[in-house]
Amino acid sequence: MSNITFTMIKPDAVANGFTGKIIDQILEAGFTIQAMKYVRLSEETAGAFYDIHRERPFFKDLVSFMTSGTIVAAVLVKENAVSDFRTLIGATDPAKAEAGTIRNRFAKSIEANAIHGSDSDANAAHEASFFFSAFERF
Ligand code: FUP
Repeated sequence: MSNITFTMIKPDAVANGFTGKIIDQILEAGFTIQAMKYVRLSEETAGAFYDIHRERPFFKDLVSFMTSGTIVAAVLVKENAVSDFRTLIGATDPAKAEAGTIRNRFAKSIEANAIHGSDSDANAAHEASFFFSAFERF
């Protein structure tokens, strides 16, 4: 089991001024930050990141949303990071996310759902190196 996960605070949450509160909740839950930066995704980069969803009906809207504003990308460290972080952020659809989870507190819709969390150790490693070079990880 790897101990890292990758996250993005999405354009809705950054634009609504929730970045600080979300980072605070992540740290309170026992994660440490190995890398973090502001990023503005291009259509190409967002499309590559969500390549697995390319054939889904929501793909075009998802790319357009993810390129609509600044995001905060980060690599987080904790034992059992992937699974604990998925619990912390809650269900993809904020209407179904448990009370107190990040999506329950800060997300408005299934698309503008405030935050991303890797869904497996393999994807966490892949997504972390998609965004960060070894020189940016501490
Ligand atoms: P998650 O792992 O919780 O981020 O969810 P998915 O990988 O299934 O989906 C990735 C992103 O696609 C979601 F964060 C939001 C978007 N999405 C939609 O816009 N509509 C859907 O029906 C499902 C996902």
